[in-house]
Amino acid sequence: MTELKRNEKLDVESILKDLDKYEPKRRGWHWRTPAPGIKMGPFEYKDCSEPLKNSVGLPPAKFFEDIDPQPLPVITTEIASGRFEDDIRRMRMAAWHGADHIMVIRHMGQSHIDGLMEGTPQGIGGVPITRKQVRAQRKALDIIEEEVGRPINYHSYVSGVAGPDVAVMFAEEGINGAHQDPQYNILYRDINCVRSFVDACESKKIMAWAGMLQIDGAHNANATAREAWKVMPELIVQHAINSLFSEKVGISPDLISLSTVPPTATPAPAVYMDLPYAVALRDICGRYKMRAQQNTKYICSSAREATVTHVLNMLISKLTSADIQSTITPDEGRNVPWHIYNIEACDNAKQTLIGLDGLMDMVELKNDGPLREIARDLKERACLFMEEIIEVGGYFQAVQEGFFVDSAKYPAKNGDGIARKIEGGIGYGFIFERAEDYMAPVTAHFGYNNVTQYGGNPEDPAALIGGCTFEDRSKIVYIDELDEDDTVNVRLAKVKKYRDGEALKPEVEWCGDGTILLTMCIPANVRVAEAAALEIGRKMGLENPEVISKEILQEAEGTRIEMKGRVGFDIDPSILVLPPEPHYLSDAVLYKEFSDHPMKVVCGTVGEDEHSVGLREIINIKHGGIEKWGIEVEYLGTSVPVEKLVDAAVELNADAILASTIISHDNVHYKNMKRINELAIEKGIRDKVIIAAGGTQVVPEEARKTGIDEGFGRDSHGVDVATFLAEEAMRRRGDL
Ligand code: B12
Repeated sequence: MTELKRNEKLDVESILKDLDKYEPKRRGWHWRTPAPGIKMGPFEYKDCSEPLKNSVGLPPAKFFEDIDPQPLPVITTEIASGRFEDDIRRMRMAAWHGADHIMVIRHMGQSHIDGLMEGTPQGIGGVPITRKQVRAQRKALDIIEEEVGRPINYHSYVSGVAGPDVAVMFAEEGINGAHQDPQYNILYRDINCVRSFVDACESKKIMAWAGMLQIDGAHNANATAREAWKVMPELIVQHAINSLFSEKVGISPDLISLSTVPPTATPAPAVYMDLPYAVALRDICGRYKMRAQQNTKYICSSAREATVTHVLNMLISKLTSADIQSTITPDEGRNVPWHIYNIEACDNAKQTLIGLDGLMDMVELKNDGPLREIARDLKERACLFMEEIIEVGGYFQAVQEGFFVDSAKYPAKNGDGIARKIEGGIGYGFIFERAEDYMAPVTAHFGYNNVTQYGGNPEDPAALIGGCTFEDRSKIVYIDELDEDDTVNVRLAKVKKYRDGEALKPEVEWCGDGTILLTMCIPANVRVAEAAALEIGRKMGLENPEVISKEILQEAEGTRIEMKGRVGFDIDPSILVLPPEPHYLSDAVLYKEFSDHPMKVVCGTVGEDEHSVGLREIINIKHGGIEKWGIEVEYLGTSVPVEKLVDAAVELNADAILASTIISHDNVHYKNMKRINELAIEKGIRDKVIIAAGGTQVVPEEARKTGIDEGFGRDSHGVDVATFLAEEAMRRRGDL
C-alpha cells in the first residue's frame, strides 16, 4: 500500500504485510512550519502554521471558503483502545482533523515487564507496545502523513524496568517522541530509585541519538494529589529535576518538553490560580519546550464541562506559551476514549487556538500585581524545596522521606506523600558497577565503555562489530506473533464482514463493537431518571445499557441523561435506499431554459416570520441566487400572509411560488406549506404553478407530503432551486 484514496478505507491488512522488511523513513521530532501572516479565505492569521493538503475543517468553515487554518503548536491526541489495528483508523481520522502527535498509551502492566514484549496481544488500559505494533502504526502514519501533507510524530513511553530496551527499539523503529522521567517510575510504579535513574541515563542517551522529543511525567503529581493546586511548588521541582538531568545526559533543550497541566479547575477561580503557576514554570524552565495538557483531576462525566476546562486551559497556553497542545478526550471522565471524542478534542484545540490567534499582539501579562507576586511566591517555594532535598542528603533520601506528592503546599507538609525506600522497589539489587574491562560495542551507550582495550574508538564503539542495529538494520531480530490465539489476524478475522463493508455496525472503540450513545431529558429526579433510561434502553433492544452521565436540570423537574448501549444487529448496506445525489443543470442549460421559457416567481417569508436572509440567499443574484439565470422574481418581503402570496401569484400570472418558512414551532412551517397548496387549488392555479418552500428545519420529503412540489432545507443554494424549477417546468411540458 503506497497511497491512500480519501474515499477508501485504510487497508490494515496491507499495512501488516511485509512488516518484517519495514524501514522507518526518517528519525526525529517534527515541529510545524510557522506561517506568520498567512492569508486564508477572507482572513489573515498571526500565529498559524502551514495548512494541510487534506483535512476536515471546523463545521463553520463552509461559510468561509472551506478554509482550515492550523494553529502553531503541535496537536497531540492520545489513542489506545487496546487493539492497535483499530487505533490506526482513529489515527487517520485524527490526522485529518489536525493532530500531528499521536501518543499511544501503553498497556497497564507493561512497566513491570523486564524486557521487550513481542507479538500483538490485546491490551488493557492501552496497547502492549511491541515491535510489530510499533512498526505497523509507524508504517500507517508514514502513509497518513503523505495524505494530509504534514509529518506526524509517533510517541509512546520509555519507562518501567525495560525502559532502555524500549528506547533502543524506538530508536530502531523511528519513533519520534517518548515520555521518559525516572521520577514517574519511582513514585507511581514503585521501581527502585537507583535503578530508575541509571536506566534513565541509558534511555535518554539513546533518545538523544534518535532525535526523539522527551516529555516528562510531573503532571502525574497533579493528577494524584487530592488538592492538586497545592503541589504547584513540587511540580516545578519535578520538572526541573528531569529537565536538567536530561540535558546533562545529552538531550538538547529543544527536545526536552515539560508536561505541564494547569493544576486546578472551575468552580475554583481557575485562571487566577493557574496562570501564575504557568508563568512561574516558564520563568524557571523557559529554555525547555512546553507540552500543555488538560487538567483531568476534576473532570466529571459531562463532555461539556470537560470541554470548557480544556478551553480555559488553552487560554493559559495562549497567554503563556505551548509548543505542544495536548488534547484529552472529553469522555475521559466516563469511559475509555472513543473515536468521536478524540476527534472532538482535536477540533476543540484547533477551534480555540485559531479563535485566539494573534491574542498576544493585543494583550500582555502585567508585570506587577498578583500575577507576578503569586508566581514569585511559587518559585521561592520551589527553590526552598530543592534546598531541603539537598539538606536531607539528596533526591533519593527525599523520596524515602515522603517529600513528593504530599498534599500540603510546601513548605507545609501533611505527611501523606508517596515514600519509596532507597533499598527497595522493583528492580532493587540489579545495579552492578561496570568492571574495568566492561565493553559494549553499541552506539549511544551511556557511561564507561572500554572499547580501547580492543582497539576501538570511544566515539564509535559499534565500529568494532561493523555497526550495531542503529547502523545496520539487518541485525534487528523481528519477531512475529508468539501467542496463536491473541493475534491481530485472529481479531481481524472475527470482524471481517464489517471491514469488507458487507455489514455495518456503529463503532466507538473497536470495529463492530456496536456501541451507541443516546441523550435524553427525563422529567424526573435523578434516581428515577436513571432507572427509566435503563428501561428505555432495554425496550429499545440495547444490549448492556449503561448510564454514563447524569446532570440534574432541577431536582424535581428533570435530569439530562446520556446512556450507552450496544446494538445487537447488523445493517446490510446493500438494502439501504440512498436518496439521489443532488445534481445541477449547467449554466448553459439553465440560461437557455429560462430564456426560451421565461419564468416568473413570487416569493416571501410567510406567516409572522421575519427571517429574510435565507430566501434572499436563494433569489439574490449577488449570492448566486436564481435571478442569475434570468428568472424574474417578485419579492413580497417578510411576514407575508399565505393568502397574499397565492393572490399575488394569481395577479401576476406567476409560474412559481417560493415560500420561506424558518420558524418551525408546532410544525408551523409544514402547516404553511399545506395551506399554500390548498389555496392554490381553491384559486384554480395549482396545475399551472410550481410550489416550493424552504427553511432551516425543512425536510424535503415532509414538505412534499404537504402537497407542494419540493422542499429545501439548510445549505440549499440558488442552483439547487433553479435546477428544480427548470426540470419541473420541463416535466410539465413533457420535455423531460
Ligand atoms: Co431567529 N431564529 N428568531 N432571528 N435566527 C433562528 C432561525 C432559530 C433557529 C434560532 C434557534 O432558536 N435555534 C429560531 C427558530 C427556531 C425554530 O422555530 N426552528 C429563531 C427564532 C425563534 C427567532 C425569534 C422567534 C426569536 C424571538 O424573538 N422570540 C425571532 C423571530 C421573529 C419573527 O420572525 N417574527 C427571531 C429573530 C431573528 C432576527 C434576529 C431578527 C434574525 C433575522 C434577521 C432577518 O432575517 N432579517 C434572526 C436570525 C438571523 C436567526 C439565525 C441566527 C440565523 C438565520 C439565518 O439567517 N441563517 C437562526 C439560527 C441559525 O439558523 N443559525 C435563528 C442563514 C440563512 C442563509 O440560512 O435561513 O436556513 P437559512 O436559509 C437557508 C435554507 O433554510 C434555505 O436556503 C437558505 C440558504 O441555504 N431556505 C430556503 C430558506 N428559506 C428558503 C426559501 C426557499 C423558497 C428555498 C428554496 C430555500
